[in-house]
Amino acid sequence: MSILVNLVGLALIALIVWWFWLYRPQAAEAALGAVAITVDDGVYSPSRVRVKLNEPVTLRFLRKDPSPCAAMVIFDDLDISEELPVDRPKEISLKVDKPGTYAFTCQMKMYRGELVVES
Ligand SMILES: [Cu+2]
Repeated sequence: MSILVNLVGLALIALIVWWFWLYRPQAAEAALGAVAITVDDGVYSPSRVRVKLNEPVTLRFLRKDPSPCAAMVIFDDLDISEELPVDRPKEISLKVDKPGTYAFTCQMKMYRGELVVES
């Protein structure tokens, strides 16, 4: 009996270690000035994109989710609002001149992503 209790304890510890130390949200860095982002199942993948300050970058959104929820991508602080066609890539080119974290969302803010601009 005590062996079983120990095993359960160990499994819990492993889960906690994984959750707090090993699990990281998907992140991507802009390589060659372009990042592909898939829009499906309520998430942007990757949902966090790192780009360099003052460097032009292209975000290539591929919307797989046909629901109207995914129809737009909006960068509130950058005054960008674009419609995403289903199954056809939509490129959004931008260059940010202020470091910070910029949210991008669908129009209902159910899809959420972050653009991290670093110097
Ligand atoms: Cu939505």
